[in-house]
Amino acid sequence: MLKYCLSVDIGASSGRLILGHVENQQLQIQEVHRFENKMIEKKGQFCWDIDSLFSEIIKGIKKCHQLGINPVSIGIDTWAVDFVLLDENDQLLTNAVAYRDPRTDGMMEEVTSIIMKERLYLETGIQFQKFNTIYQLYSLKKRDPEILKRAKSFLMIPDYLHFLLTGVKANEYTNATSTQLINAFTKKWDKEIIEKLGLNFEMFQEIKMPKSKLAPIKQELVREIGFEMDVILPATHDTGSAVLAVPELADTIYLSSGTWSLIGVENHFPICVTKALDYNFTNEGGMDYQFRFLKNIMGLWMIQEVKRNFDNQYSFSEFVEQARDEQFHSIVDVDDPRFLKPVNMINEIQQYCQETNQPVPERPGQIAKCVFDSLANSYKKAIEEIEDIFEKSFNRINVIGGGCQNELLNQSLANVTNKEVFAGPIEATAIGNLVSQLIAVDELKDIHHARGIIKQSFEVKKYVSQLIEK
Ligand code: LFR
Repeated sequence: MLKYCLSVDIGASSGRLILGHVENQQLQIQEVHRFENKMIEKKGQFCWDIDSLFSEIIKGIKKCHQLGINPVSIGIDTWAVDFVLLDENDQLLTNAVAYRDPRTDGMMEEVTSIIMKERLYLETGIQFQKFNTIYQLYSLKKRDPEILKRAKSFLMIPDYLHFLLTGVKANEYTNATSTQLINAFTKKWDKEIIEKLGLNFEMFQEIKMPKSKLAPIKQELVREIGFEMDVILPATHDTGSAVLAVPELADTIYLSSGTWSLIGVENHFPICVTKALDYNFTNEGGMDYQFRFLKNIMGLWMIQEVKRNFDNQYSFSEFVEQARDEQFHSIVDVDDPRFLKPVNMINEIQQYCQETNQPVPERPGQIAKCVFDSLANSYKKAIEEIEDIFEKSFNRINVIGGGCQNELLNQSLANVTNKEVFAGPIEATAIGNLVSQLIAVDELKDIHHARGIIKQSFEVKKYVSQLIEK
């Protein structure tokens, strides 16, 4: 009997449920449900609509049953850093506030005045991003200390969704590392940092690793959906799952391309040297205690916002087509915090160009070209930094995730870096999520076996520089 697993992958702009199984040495995937995700405003804060996300998950599970497929397991991954707090009756004390909410303004400065930046980096290996959980929690402590005092459980978004499915609370490791509160060497909650900031250590849960079985889903849900299954933890941080699906890591820089662009390499240990701190690279925890040495680049968020500002008149592929026809060239620093949540992305880009005495983009194609060129420019810089730290050059870049369908960007990346660019798999995150589950249910041996199977199951396109070298 074929064993199916079900991956739930929710990103900042959409979620999907994808079934997977291994057959004839191939990993076969099948999308059963897709839904939109976006920030909503609650009590003046940007939040995620967690109840609606959960009901979409249940809808998707029911669709599997209707298709005649009852997966043996399910695992959920989402973006990182965001969380909820529960009280002593396991009721929500907080909304699922989104990391782009300005509640963390100024918090990084306050936290690093209590614990030196160098010390935080040396212990956690995590990059300094103003929206990391540590700064969100500190902001809560300052603004709403009572809530924090009453909190009995800290759960990150996938942990909470898993709790709703099973009634069992735990903090999955890969996502927990994004809090900047996990010690990169002991791989446990860093009690010293937590207590130094006056946070309640007791609310943090036991850390569980990807591939471990959390629990069977609750009986009341079994009655609702019509079958039993287990929650098996994937790398619940989407980027952690995505990188598992890179078919070939040797001599390769990966670029996980979605709302964010995450660019880096896989490593067996954390690198916390001064240069890595200065370049602001992170060491996020991965499956089997591997580390993702990478950096966040603003990513397709820029074009998602531009699309929204044009009232969704143009699709992403229309932006790409229009950009292709433009000769326009202006570069913005996509990593400037002004692009994190501007009131209007188009205006922000135009103002930046004006301030830096560059041509100001007007037409949709010009704005899109400016975004894509600027992203490629930022990727190039990050690659140079990686090569500087590792004191070697990498020949290949593997772009994974939805953004790898942007042929224009893939080509300009090949052009500006003069490296081979490979694009695919598109559904890397869901695939990586499935890999953890399929290993746990003995359908795949280990990650090496999984990568081999992925290699022969999904199309990967190759791009080489079109610029003629002089
Ligand atoms: C990508 C991602 C990044 C993380 C950012 C915020 O979806 O998970 O890895 O830095 O979202 O959580």
